[in-house]
Amino acid sequence: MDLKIIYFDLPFWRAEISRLPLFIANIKFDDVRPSGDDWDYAKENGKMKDGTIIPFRELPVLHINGQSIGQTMAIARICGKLSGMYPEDIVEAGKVDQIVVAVENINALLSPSMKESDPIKKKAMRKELTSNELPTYFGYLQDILSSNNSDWFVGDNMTIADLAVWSLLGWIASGVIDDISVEVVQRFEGLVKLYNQINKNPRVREWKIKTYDHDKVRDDEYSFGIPDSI
Ligand SMILES: N[C@@H](CCC(=O)N[C@@H](CS)C(=O)NCC(=O)O)C(=O)O
Repeated sequence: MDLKIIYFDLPFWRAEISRLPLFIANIKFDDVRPSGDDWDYAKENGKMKDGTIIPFRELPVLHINGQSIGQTMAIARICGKLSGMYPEDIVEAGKVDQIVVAVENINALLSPSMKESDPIKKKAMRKELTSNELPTYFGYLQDILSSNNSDWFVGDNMTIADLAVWSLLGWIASGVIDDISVEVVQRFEGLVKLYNQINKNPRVREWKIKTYDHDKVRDDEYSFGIPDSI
C-alpha cells in the first residue's frame, strides 16, 4: 500500500494521531513535511509541486493508493484502522470519535486567543481558558476515561482517542502557548497517568527521539511537557 502523510514539520496532534499509529504498527509511510515555499505553492494551487491534491488547501492530507484524503478525523480513522487502533464495532468507534472531536473542540477553544494581537486581550482570553474552559473540558474527558475500566478511553487497548489526548496535552503542557502552563493539566491525575503511560511506550519513545525537538526528549526522562513525577 502506498501511503503518504503530509503535514508541517511539527508534532501537532492533527498529524500525530495518524503518523504514530502507522509507526507503532510498523506500517511504512512517507512522512512528508513541506517547507514554507512548498506550502505556499500548495495553498495557491490546491496541489503540491509533485501534483498531490490538497483537497481543502489545509493539512494534514493522506495520500493513499494515489488518492488524497483531507480532514484530520477522516485520515485518523484510516490510519487507525490500518494499525488496529480504531475499533470495528460502531459503538466503540463512536466512543473513539467523540474523544477525537472533543480534542478538536479544545483546539478550537484555543484558536481565537492565538489570533488575538492585543496582548492585554490575549492575556484575558488565556486566563478564561485556564480557569474555566480547559478545566471543564478536561474534567469531562477524565470522567469518560475513568468510567472505562481500563487504562484507555475505549476498550482494553490504546486507540487513536488516547493518542489524540496525549498529543494535545503534550502541546498544552509544553509551554508553547503563552500564559497556559502545565498546571492546567496537572490536577487531572487520570489524564496525567494516561499521558505518562503513552510517553513510556517504547515505540512512542522511539518516534519522539526520531522526530521531535531533541532538547525536549532527554535520555533521562520520558516526559514532553508533563513531568513523570506528577
Ligand atoms: N478541518 C481541518 C483543519 C486543518 C487545519 O486547520 N490545518 C491547519 C494546520 S493545523 C493548516 O493547514 N493551516 C495552514 C493554512 O491554512 O495555510 C482538519 O480537520 O484537518
